[in-house]
Amino acid sequence: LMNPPQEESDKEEKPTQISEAQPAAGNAPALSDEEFAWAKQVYFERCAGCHGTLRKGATGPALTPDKTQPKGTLALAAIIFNGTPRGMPDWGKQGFFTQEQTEIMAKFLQNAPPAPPEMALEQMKASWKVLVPPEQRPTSPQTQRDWENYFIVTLRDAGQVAVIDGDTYEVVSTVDTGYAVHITRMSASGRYAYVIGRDGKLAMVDLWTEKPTKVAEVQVCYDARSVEVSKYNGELGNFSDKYAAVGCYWPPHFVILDGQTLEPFKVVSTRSYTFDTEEYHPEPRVASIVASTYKPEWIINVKETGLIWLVNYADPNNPTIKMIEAARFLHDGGWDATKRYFLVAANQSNKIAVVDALEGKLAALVDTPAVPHPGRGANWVDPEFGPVWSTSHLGEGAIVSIGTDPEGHPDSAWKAVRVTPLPGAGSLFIKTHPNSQWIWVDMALNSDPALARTVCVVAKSDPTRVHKCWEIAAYGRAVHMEYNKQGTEVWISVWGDASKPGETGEIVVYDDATLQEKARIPNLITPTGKFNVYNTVHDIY
Ligand code: DHE
Repeated sequence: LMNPPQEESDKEEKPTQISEAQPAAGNAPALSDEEFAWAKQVYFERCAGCHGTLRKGATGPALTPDKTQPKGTLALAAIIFNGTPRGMPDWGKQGFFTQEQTEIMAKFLQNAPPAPPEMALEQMKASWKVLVPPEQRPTSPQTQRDWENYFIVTLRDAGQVAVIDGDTYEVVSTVDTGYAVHITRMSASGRYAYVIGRDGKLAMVDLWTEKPTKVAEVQVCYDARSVEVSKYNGELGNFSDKYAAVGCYWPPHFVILDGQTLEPFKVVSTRSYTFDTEEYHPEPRVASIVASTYKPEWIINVKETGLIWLVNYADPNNPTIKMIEAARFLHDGGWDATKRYFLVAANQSNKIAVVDALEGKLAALVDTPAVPHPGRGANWVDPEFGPVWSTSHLGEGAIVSIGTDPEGHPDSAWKAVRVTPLPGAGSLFIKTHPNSQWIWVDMALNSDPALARTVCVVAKSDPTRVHKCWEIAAYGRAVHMEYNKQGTEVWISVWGDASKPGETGEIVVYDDATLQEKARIPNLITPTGKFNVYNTVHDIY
């Protein structure tokens, strides 16, 4: 599934050693060395994203032995096999695990979590490759295509991204990247795509060459979700694309790299204390990162401690960090339409935290229904409440819109002013465009397969209800919407199954004005996120 951390897979783990390591945890069921190694690897690949590498919980509950042993092997195995309505996948029913394997995993979870390896700068540097040095790169676009209308599409299970021409729907290039790419972010000019794999491998793709080419790569952790570049250009200097930052889940740190070559040079640990109870947390993971345009700063969201770090990179080897107390389990988010306020979901706290990038402080904490999951959210003008930013939710079928205009509409500012009901929960993403009359929303993780492949649109003129919902394919999940550069088309991924020929996935293109299907881009391997160059550079959502 993904490249195992090298040291991990080479190391022999003895279950007896593990039980000795947690004396107070009671009776952990024994596993053979082979079973333990299998469970450890599979846990890291499939489960750590939600439950944490050290199993302290985040999107999913904590799975430390004090929690798992009282449940016992059979009850745990049933949950792993059948899933839960709150978002635990049904791994057995989906055919990923046999009954026997779910029991091995259930036993593994009652043992203390094995500590995964750390990673130092020297190791990162050993993986660093500059494939095309900056001086050998073209100084103007070499392609006749409108590269600003390219879509960089994650081909999740292929360990690749496809660069697709938004004008012709042709796949211009397929680039090998890290495994299960999570997001792509663009350089300030849009010329480079920075693509981060779940395995911590960062690839930099030049879109100016005739065929988009990978120009540099590096691995800076074993488990990562975010990447951003420096964007400040003002009185204090021009930092456009000078640096890149990668946010890691494991080891829990962020890394600062040269923005042109990806040479890593500074590692900052995020291990610290939870903002509310001031308890030490060994694994505070880095969730979303965005770059301020007001100051030479990144806004780095540290999930488990609930702290939003404002990291000043003007002197990147000696960065200053302001730590803002927000809410636990910070995850994904986006800018408001003015790009002064960053709204980020604290997903298991059912809150949206609002950071004022100009003043460098928390502007508000807004309560939402269960498990907000905005992606980058959607900015539009509500007929009653003025400018709002909206999120959908994993735990409830609802879109919530939050007022974002403290000066023009002070009564609505930082309040959840509107709830638009959806036919089901399990939504991952929401999207709109300033030229569009619609707000699009998916329900990709709904447990009903029909709803999981359904999208809905809400009319901005009547946001009290959904205008229309429909299934976009006969298989897979409908996930993640993205507009083309002109704002006239919406692209949606059908996230299929890499092992089922004909059902691996495709992209469906809709005419935004009429909501009619316009085209299908077929035979893609498990497409998920899609990032239009122009819209990503300009934060249009
Ligand atoms: Fe994501 C964004 C973490 C599961 C597709 N995802 C993010 C971000 C984080 C995150 C922290 C914000 C990055 C940023 O903006 O800098 N995602 C996680 C997880 O921890 C989680 C819950 C479990 C896991 O094991 O990874 C998870 N995510 C998924 C998926 O299953 C998705 C649907 C498919 C996949 O490839 O794994 C998925 N996540 C995405 C996408 C974005 C994203 C497409 C970017 C949305 C955008 O428009 O910016």
